[in-house]
Amino acid sequence: MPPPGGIGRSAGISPSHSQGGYAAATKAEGPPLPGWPNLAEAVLPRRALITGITGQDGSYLAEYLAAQGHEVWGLVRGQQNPRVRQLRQLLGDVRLVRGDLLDQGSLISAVERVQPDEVYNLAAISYVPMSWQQAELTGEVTGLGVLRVLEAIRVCSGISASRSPGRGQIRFYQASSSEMFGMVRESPQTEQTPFHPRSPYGVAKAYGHFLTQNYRESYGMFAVSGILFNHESPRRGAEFVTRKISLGVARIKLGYQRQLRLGNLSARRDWGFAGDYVRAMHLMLARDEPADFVVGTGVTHSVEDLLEQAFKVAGMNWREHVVTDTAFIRPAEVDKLCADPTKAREQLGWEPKIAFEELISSMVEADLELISSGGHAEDSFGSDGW
Ligand code: NDP
Ligand code: GDR
Repeated sequence: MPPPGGIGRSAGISPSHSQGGYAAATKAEGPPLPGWPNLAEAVLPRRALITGITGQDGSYLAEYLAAQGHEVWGLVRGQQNPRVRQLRQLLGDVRLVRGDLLDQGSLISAVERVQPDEVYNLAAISYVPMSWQQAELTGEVTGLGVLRVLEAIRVCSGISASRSPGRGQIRFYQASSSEMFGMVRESPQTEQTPFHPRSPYGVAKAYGHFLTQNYRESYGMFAVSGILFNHESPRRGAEFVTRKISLGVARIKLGYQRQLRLGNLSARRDWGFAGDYVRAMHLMLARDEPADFVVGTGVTHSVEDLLEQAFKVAGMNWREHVVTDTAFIRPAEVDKLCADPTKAREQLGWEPKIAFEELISSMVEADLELISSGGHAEDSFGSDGW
């Protein structure tokens, strides 16, 4: 019987690909054992561990990596996580391992069990308004959670001293955010733009971002951050503004709701499609040298633009249905974000394929179908504000 964990994989966590770069890493090494298949030419699938696999990005990334031939594992928290069933419907053969970003031991166990080649840390408390209500928890999960994942990788890889950068280790991707730019110092924002976060969420992300750089510099780990701007899809959580609007349009159109209550309509964001952005995550880990990248479309729209587009798809005028409600105004707002994705285009060959209008239309159409077929989405706190 092959050993648990896959044919040809070393039993210890120290990856079998310590020499020879990323492509050579997938080749099995050493002479064949008696009675075993000759693995000399076999190419092993790369194994990815995704934290936050039950979220929007986790599902798209898992689909994308599986289509690239990766063996995909997801870290799932809780005893009876209700989103696991949904995940299984989307991705039949995804493998799951228990763990929580609040629990260091669970992360070490997960990395030991999975023996990944790549770890994508997407888990976070990601809803910005919640970060004011539960600032300490946000710091623990969104900030210190990054430290715990990096430590799990470091400990399991036996890294204790400085190594040559980018060689022979588990590759790590951190989901950094444009929220770190906050009150922007320049527009559009690049990899060099200084941070001025405006929420406990943005502050926690800045900690995770700098820590990822620090582990790269301290231990020579292949650890990178993608500074991703807002990205959306029909799988987006109902609390975020794009999905709140697409669901609102569908419910108003079908007669289930008359009004849509929103906060700041003049805020501007660089909105793209989540399916495009997970490609950038993978491209960042496939490079020879680790580096951080800004990922966005380079085009900014206001919440009002979003309303225009979304209501137009259903043949309605948003001004007849939208009410502004101070309950949705944030203690400190990020007024305008716009990416300069030049480095991602030039060095990763990454470009978004879906533009704003198509993205919003597809979300409204998906929600019209969902609501008309009797489906529902997990709602946020609705008229109670956050
Ligand atoms: P979601 O909110 O959809 O998903 C968050 C995920 O984190 C869920 O799978 C959730 O699991 C998991 N999670 C929360 N707390 C813990 C914990 N204590 N231990 C383990 N897992 C936990 O986020 P997105 O998919 O939209 O975003 C993915 C990442 O990218 C996040 O880190 C987000 O901050 C970041 N980001 C997102 C952007 C966007 O526009 N979408 C832009 C820039 C950055 P559960 O199902 O158990 O709740
Ligand atoms: P954001 O996304 O805070 O940018 O964070 P969100 O969709 O929540 O807000 C975008 C903008 O819309 C304004 N807005 C409202 N927002 C919500 N949620 N609900 C409302 O009713 C409403 N009315 C107006 C907000 O004030 C804001 O300006 C997202 C998350 O995915 C983060 O995890 C990620 O890091 C960033 O994008 C990049």
